[in-house]
Amino acid sequence: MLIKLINPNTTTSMTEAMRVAACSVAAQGTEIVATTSRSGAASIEGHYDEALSIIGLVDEIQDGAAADAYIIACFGDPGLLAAREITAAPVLGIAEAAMHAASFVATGFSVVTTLERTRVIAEHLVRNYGMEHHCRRVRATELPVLELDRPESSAREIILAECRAALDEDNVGAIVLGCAGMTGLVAFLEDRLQIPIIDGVTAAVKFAEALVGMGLRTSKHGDLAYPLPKTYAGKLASYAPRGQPQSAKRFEKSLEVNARWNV
Ligand code: 2AL
Repeated sequence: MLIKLINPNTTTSMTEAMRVAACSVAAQGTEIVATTSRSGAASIEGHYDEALSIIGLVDEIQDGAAADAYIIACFGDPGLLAAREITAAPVLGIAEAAMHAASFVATGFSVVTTLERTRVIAEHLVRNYGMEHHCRRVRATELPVLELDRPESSAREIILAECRAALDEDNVGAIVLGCAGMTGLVAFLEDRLQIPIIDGVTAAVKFAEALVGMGLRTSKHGDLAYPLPKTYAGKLASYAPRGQPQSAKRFEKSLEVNARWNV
């Protein structure tokens, strides 16, 4: 199976770190293609960065070979539902995947994230994903995203200290890492804290494999149906939806034929 991991920020070194983490957990027979958005911000640290990252994300889903599943590798899960509208393949956000994984291994978790201004984004996701009963607190470290990518930075010590504070103060059994740039820190933190540390990149790979393995695809009934064909104006004219793609029509036709012949 082919899983396309999309880094919606434009920093290729971060994509490479995520590719390594994703490949370290991928099953035999899973191919990971990691891509970096060709337009948008070098790091996604606010609502504006997120909103403008969605065009690059759409390009990565619509261009190139179709994948069996897609992963949006930014902790704000920007454009998650829009991405689910334009493909029938499963699309996973790393925040969503990490929070669900954490809820399977602990009754409570805290999220340790980057800048204070991104904390509210994670808090909105906690509510959107129905995780209020599991997520005790979202903790910001005031680390800029690109600081995580600087080899000589003290980011991992700062994150370790914040995780320790979460353990002491939040009554949690697990920590969710609140940035894709933290993907390489799992072993370092688990060694020192002896609790589950959940990175959304690896969690999303394993959930994507599970969904594809179960033959589950994104529902095209209701709000996640392909976007309605219509005119888009100005700079976005070329993004105007054209209706259900031919490939999807072929897929449905084959289901119909299968149902008719009971196969
Ligand atoms: C992120 C992330 O995961 N990648 C990025 O550019 N910004 N989110 C975050 N909260 O730091």
